Amino acid sequence: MDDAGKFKIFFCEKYCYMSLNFQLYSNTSIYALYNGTEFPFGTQPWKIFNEPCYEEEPVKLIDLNINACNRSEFNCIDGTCVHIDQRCDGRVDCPDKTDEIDCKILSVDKSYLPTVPPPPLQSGRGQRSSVSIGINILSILDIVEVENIFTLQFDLTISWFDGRLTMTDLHWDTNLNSLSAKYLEKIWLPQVC
Ligand SMILES: [Ca+2]
Repeated sequence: MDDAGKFKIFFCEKYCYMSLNFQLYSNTSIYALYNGTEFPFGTQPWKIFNEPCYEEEPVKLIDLNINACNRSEFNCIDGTCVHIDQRCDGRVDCPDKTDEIDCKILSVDKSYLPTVPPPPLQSGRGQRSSVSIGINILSILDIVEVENIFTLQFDLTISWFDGRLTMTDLHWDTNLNSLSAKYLEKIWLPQVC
């Protein structure tokens, strides 16, 4: 059986340890020791050794995560699985509340320049970024024919693509995807006179 890239977990009386076998590239094994009294599910501190004797000082201390969540679930730090839609939805679902920690809808790279428009989707001389504007008239409030003036109530929609930004933790309920003023200050916005 090809175990390349897989790992094995052994539970011992005094402690449990995990053996990582990188057989695809070499026969080297890395051993990780967990000193907890419970099963090491969720994110736990592990000590990494080159040998399984654990008598020498560990070469590294790392946080490893072991969980049984599937791809449609969010893995709470304590190992509990909740549906991915419950991540950053404003309600606490994980017993340790980690589904509502570090929620960030928008990731802005340090190299981002908010004064510079996003690059156009098509490169080439004379190409410009595309900004679409839509107006949905809700009602006509007033018409003054003599002065050629009319007053409308409308919704204004402006859309553009900025490939420099990364959106995360998005929801089907778009009301949960609104950007706060804190984010809007960091990104380029089209100016509408
Ligand atoms: Ca939640």
